[in-house]
Amino acid sequence: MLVVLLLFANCSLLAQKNAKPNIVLIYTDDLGYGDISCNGSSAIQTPNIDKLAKNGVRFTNAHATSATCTPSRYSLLTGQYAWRKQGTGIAPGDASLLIPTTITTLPGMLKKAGYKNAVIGKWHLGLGGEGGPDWNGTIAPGPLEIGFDYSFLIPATGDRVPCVFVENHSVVNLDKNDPIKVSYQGPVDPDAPTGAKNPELLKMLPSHGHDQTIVNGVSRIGYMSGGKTALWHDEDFAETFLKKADAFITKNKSLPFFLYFATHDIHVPRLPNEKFVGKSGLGPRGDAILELDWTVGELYKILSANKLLENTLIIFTSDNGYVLNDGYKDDAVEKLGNHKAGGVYRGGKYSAFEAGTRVPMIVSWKGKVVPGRISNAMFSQIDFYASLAELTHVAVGQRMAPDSRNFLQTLLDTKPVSRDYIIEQSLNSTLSIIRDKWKYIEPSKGPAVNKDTNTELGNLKSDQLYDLTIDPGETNNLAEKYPAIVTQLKSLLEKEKSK
Ligand code: NG6
Ligand code: CA
Repeated sequence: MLVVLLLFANCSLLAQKNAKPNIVLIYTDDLGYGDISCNGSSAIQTPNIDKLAKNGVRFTNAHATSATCTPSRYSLLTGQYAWRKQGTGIAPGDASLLIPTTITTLPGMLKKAGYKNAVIGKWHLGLGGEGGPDWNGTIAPGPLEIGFDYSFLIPATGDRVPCVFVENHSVVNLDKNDPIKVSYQGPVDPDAPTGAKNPELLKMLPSHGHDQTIVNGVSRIGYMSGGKTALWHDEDFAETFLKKADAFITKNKSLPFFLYFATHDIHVPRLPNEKFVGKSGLGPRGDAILELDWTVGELYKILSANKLLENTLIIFTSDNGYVLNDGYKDDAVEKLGNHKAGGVYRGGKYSAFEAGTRVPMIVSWKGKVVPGRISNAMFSQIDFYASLAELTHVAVGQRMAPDSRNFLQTLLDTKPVSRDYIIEQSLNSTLSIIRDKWKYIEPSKGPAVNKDTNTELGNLKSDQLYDLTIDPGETNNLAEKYPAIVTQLKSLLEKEKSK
């Protein structure tokens, strides 16, 4: 009897040791390093995100691979730097699938370990074959052809047409008698109102771009007609995605699952639910942060209600840094007050300076990650792939995730070593490299400032070198003072580029 009991205890211990945790990756959009209260914001309070940090490890030196969405997501899901592949810049809303179906992606890799994978939220990696997506038919290839088992998507961004959800292979609630037409070249219905012609129909005015087809009282990038029954209501995004996440988690709770939960918040147009309107005092951008914080709290509750907290690794981070005015007159600048969305960092979304890619990151796993820790280790999102492969015991083969390295111990804070160096990409693909305290930005002919968004882009025709330990705000260019360091970092970057 005793032997049987001991054997049983042993087996269950072994099962626990080998058990594969669920992975929930909360990938926010355009959230700045300083936008959450645990990273120093006092103007806006994010108690649910802070709670995640209190229960886990908060990173001060974590980086997206790019200062814009599409390349960051491409790198995250493939483990290959997007700048190695043409055509991975900000994708139009009718782009075809950018990720080759022939490679083993992050979800494809997890599938080998028996995971069920879902993507819920913003996609922005293109859909469909060479001709682009067939909005009125079967939309493929897409997430299901690169390793996900379930998808519920904003196909591109909230500010791009078509303004409809795509679930697996089709548009949700589409009436076949009212087909969708989409064009990024010119109007598909010349008589339809647009933001440019009919500002009187808008509930939020564009500041630059975003003056084409009007949906839900907001004009967007691109033209669409039809699909009236399928059109989304931006104010319901957060709740809709949570419902889908709840269904997926509840259905798959006895399997290991990977949920890539890509919020629309806090991208433009910022139209949070009425529950949050006016609550931050910072206008729609601040209110969207409150909605994001609420979303994190609700997701946590779903995991807790399913008794999954001990068995779920939660990662919270952002695809790129902050931007205030990204194309709509939503008072983000006017109501900012003293809030420092980028923390002490210079630049912002689109920029080669730190605020473009240094992003919030929190990792929590009840009983596994020591709570309340702060990690200053340098971490790049390019390494999620190999680190999660290590966690789930999948061998990363020669042709998988060529740029990703295993930093699981850093991610879980068991042995927080920094990556040797990281590479960051700005909007115009200017590359920077950070090694130890030094950051080198390669010369670029791009503009110094994005006038529309009022962002310093970090472009200079000559080399830039900053000592991030004494000058995190990148104000003192030391390239002329330390030519040997410039030479070293330049050649390291060239070596990486030629791989
Ligand atoms: C820009 C849009 C901006 C945003 C961005 C993509 C204009 C003038 N600006 O081109 O509003 O949509 O693309 O953002 O159209 S991202 O976070 O998805 O990369
Ligand atoms: Ca983004």
